[in-house]
Amino acid sequence: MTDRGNWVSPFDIEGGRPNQDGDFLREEVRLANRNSGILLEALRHDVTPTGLHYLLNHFDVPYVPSAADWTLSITGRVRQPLKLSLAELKALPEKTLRVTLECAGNGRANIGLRRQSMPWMYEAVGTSEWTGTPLRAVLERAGLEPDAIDVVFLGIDRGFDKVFHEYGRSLAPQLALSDDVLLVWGMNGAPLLPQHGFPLRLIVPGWYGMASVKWLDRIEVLDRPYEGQQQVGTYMYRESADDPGVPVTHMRVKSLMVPPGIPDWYTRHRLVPPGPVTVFGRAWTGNGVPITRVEFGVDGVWQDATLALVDGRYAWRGWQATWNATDGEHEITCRATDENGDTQPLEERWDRSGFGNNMIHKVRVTVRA
Ligand SMILES: Nc1nc2c(c(=O)[nH]1)N[C@H]1C(S)=C(S)[C@@H](COP(=O)(O)O)O[C@H]1N2
Ligand SMILES: [Mo]
Repeated sequence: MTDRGNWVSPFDIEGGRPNQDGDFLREEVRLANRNSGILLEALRHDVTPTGLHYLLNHFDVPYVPSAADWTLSITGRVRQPLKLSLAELKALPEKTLRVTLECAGNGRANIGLRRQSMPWMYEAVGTSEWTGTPLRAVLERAGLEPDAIDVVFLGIDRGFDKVFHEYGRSLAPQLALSDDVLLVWGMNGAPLLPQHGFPLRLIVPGWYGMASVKWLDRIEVLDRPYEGQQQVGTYMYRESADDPGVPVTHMRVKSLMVPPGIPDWYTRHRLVPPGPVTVFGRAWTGNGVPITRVEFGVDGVWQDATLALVDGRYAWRGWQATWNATDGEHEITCRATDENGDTQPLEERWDRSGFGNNMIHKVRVTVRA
């Protein structure tokens, strides 16, 4: 593996980063300044304007001044190792998919005893039109050997998280060879921005964002399971520190709303005049499963929202509901359900690392003339 390393971090905290309640730490604030979220009002856009797409970068954004020298190598358990320039990749069949990406840690900061990490509340989500070539075409050209059991994707960014590593993730061959996993060079009709993986990234529709490796320059096919830190060390649902865990994979059903009315600048509390208010939002889930229902709640009383048309298998679905707002303090909420019958919990979902918290969105509103 070119994923050399696994030397232990000199910066590691004894016993791992703790879970905690209360005030945010300097480290959390610094990560929040680096990794921006969508502005909830931007949920109005079917496709998130590129500059409003959320960001999650573990290490430093690599400086890649030009795509001219970029190559993607495919090595390991393949019949024909390949090294392709970006121009060669772009000559392959092109496909554009509208895909909603969400960070697995979205909602982490809403968990009591949150993990010290990126403190997302609700905003680590966005939808883009991703243009690239199906990964399948490239893997078929290289030809997987019969003993291939894991396909590893490595980016050029690197750093420490318990151990030194380059950012890497793997997919089972069956998924890697499916039609919709893309090697992407375009986002909303333009080249990828530096922070979104210029010049090449993977997009794995329906999965939480960690699978969609940015700054991708190597694919390595293994005859054994990949044991990179981002594969086996971090993205696991765990009850407690000694829980071996279950891998984090596709997105869980979720919905968000555009907070209605006007905000207070600092607290973000909302002021809405009495009378009918149209509340607008988005709902999505994983694995290309359709959203079948969204409910809108006021102080715990639910009504069905109206769903907009489906906008592609992997894109969020719009919804709206009319609220007859009455004077006073209210909590408004939304809850989505998908075709599998999966729905959102009313309260936070515990996970030691804060992954997969798809609790309903709650917004406090003051209604006053
Ligand atoms: N090389 C690399 N790829 C990466 C990451 C990273 O830090 N390095 N972060 C991952 C995570 S956790 C998420 S949620 C998505 C975020 O993609 P975006 O920043 O383009 O929204 O990228 C994924 N791909
Ligand atoms: Mo993420």
